[in-house]
Amino acid sequence: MHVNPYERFWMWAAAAIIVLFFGTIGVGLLGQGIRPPSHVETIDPQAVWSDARFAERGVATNPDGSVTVTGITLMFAFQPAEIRVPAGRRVTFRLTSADVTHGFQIVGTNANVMVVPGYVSQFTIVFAEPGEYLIVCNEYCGLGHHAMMGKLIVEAAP
Ligand SMILES: [Cu+2]
Repeated sequence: MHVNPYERFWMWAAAAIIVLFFGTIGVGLLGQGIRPPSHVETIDPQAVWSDARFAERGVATNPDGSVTVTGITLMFAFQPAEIRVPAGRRVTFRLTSADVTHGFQIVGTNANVMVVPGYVSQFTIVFAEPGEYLIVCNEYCGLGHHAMMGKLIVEAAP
């Protein structure tokens, strides 16, 4: 079958672009560990404060040395407002919202999730160096949105 050279060229070019697009997804997923935050765990948004999973908010150290941070976002604050975690350990954040959709971004890192009422947003990150980070809400949540911020302190591991 005769195929015009230009047509042949553009068929291969289109195929190469498709391979490139899937390749960038593969690089992000396998090479850089970028994953969408899971939204499979649900919670009754009316009963966040009395839910056993969020009864104790703050930082808990697990038997393997990793750390779990449990927090609630609300208009217009993060609970807890100040978080202290060790450097060089796996830190898993578990967040939910008591009212509307909020954001949870640790400025200067790639930690940045939406916190949607009715769901638990979870992600894991390792902070290599001690330091102090600002936490901001980047989903507009109301009149006090601009004042909604928290602090994350990464301490040298003991
Ligand atoms: Cu906000």
